[in-house]
Amino acid sequence: MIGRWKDKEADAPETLPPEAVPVVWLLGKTGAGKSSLVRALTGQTDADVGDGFKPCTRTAQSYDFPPDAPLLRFLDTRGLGEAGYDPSEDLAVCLGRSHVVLVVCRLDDPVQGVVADALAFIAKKDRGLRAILVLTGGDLVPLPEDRRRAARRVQDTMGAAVKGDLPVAEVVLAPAADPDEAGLDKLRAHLLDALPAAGLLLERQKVSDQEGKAFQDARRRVLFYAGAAASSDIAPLIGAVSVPTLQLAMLRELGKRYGVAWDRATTAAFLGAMGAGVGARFAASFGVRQLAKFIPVYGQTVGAAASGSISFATTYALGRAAAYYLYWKSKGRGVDEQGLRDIYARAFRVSSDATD
Ligand SMILES: Nc1nc2c(ncn2[C@@H]2O[C@H](COP(=O)(O)OP(=O)(O)OP(=O)(O)O)[C@@H](O)[C@H]2O)c(=O)[nH]1
Ligand SMILES: [Mg+2]
Repeated sequence: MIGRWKDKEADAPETLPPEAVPVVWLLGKTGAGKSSLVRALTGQTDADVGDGFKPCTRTAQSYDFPPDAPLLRFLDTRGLGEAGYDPSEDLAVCLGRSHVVLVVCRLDDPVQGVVADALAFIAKKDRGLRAILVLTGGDLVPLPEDRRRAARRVQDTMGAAVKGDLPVAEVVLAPAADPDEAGLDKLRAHLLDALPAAGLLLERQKVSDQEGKAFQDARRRVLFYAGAAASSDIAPLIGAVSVPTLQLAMLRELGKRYGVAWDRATTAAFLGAMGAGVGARFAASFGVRQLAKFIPVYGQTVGAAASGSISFATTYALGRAAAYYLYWKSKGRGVDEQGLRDIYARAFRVSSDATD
């Protein structure tokens, strides 16, 4: 259990504490396609998703993904559209967390008032709410003109509920059809903006090179450490474990995966390759004084970062860059320093919530 994990040398735990798992809230009428959407996004089968949903309020069920070591929770409000649905209980489950609401509406169902009411209620209670509109059932409205009009109507209704514009993705979830990858990709891009922890986990992997493939296996562990680092900033869930301690544990675990012992010399060489800007910040937080002597230290230490989303992004980017470094080291090759910095910068960009 992570709460008791205080030994710096011990292996890190396998799972995030439940309170630290970000929530993707699915809001939509019965039959809107919520369960189908979870299946499409996670790649889980019908049976896996069906069996994995557990009741968590009177009207909602949750589904953890991945099921064995959850990094994300889907909350499915099944009662919506039934008489007397009161979203306040579901809201209580989600409030105070980083989360995003997927508003799922079928284009062949013009009656969406109950969804708009629930969304308006939630938006008023939680001003930090991020919502994405998912329009399903486009295949059931054959004429493009009708489809556009239906989409416009739903967008206006939901926009009025949140007093603003919502990012929109049209996704066809027809049971017999091939997965609508274009629609899902658009939704994934919106998710990455709204909740990087969810967007990165549900990203479709398009890797062509060997280095990228090697990282695929380590990716979920890096996301775990990033999530743990973010939560240890937000609340003392992880006991006495600080962000740099988690980051060092991540580097050691990655070293094991790539068959390279991660010791002080590796830390120094890696941070040196990362360059003055990035390397010095981590060097300061890891207490690598030898290195810090040579590189002027500026900026905040990572451990002192104010917000969880910064720790998430720095930890994810650090893990991504370390995997790159370790890949080339394990091949007995020197690392391309510019490549390393680029990969860090890119990983930081995609994992940081720009609007936070
Ligand atoms: N043709 C088509 N069918 C869809 C689409 N989305 C969902 N469906 C179908 O609609 C039915 C309901 O979908 P679900 O994913 O179970 O809907 P849900 O929102 O989870 O419904 P509840 O669990 O009852 O709240 C299923 O038979 C789906 O295959 C779509 O985009 N096109
Ligand atoms: Mg369902």
